[in-house]
Amino acid sequence: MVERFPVLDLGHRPKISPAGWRLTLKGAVERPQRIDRTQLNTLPMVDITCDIHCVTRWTRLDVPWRGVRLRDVLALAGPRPEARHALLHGMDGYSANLPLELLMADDTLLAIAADGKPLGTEHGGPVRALVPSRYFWKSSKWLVAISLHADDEPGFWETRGYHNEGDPFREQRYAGSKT
Ligand SMILES: Nc1nc2c(c(=O)[nH]1)N[C@H]1C(S)=C(S)[C@@H](COP(=O)(O)O)O[C@H]1N2
Ligand SMILES: [Mo]
Repeated sequence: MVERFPVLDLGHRPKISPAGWRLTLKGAVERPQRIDRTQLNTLPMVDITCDIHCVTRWTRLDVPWRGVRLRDVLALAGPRPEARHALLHGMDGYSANLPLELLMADDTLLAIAADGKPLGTEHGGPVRALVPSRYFWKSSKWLVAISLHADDEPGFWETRGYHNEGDPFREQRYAGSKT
């Protein structure tokens, strides 16, 4: 268990100002979009508290987050019927894949704040993904694009030996895990 908030990434931390941030919604969507912060702010803000689990075995309990539900953002683009999978792209060249179903979950957010403060660059600010039901590697920092796909495509860690699904309660850390 950790008290402070560890920082973990590939080491290149892109500086993005809130005003300069854009999110591209592309792939299997009816209406491709480029969303800015003003549009994001028109969507309902929600507060959730959740635990985060890094695959390298640290866990931080009861982190308060604020953000917009990813499904509300996706509704602006309208997933096409064949869309089943998604990639969440970070500005550092990172990506993580998830089933579209999980992007629709109540607690899957585009987070803009944690611990009562706007997200700092080190934690993926101004906007990161937050997917509480998966290991934290699925929560892309510096989120700048979401692409929807008919077929599953592995992301950065999923092509480097991490489990495709990454459910912490099933301990799905690495590819080859039995669950
Ligand atoms: N864009 C991007 N997102 C990322 C990463 C990264 O390297 N780049 N690392 C992932 C991993 S492995 C973890 S554990 C968490 C760490 O988030 P934190 O630095 O805010 O603790 O971010 C995830 N999201
Ligand atoms: Mo991680």
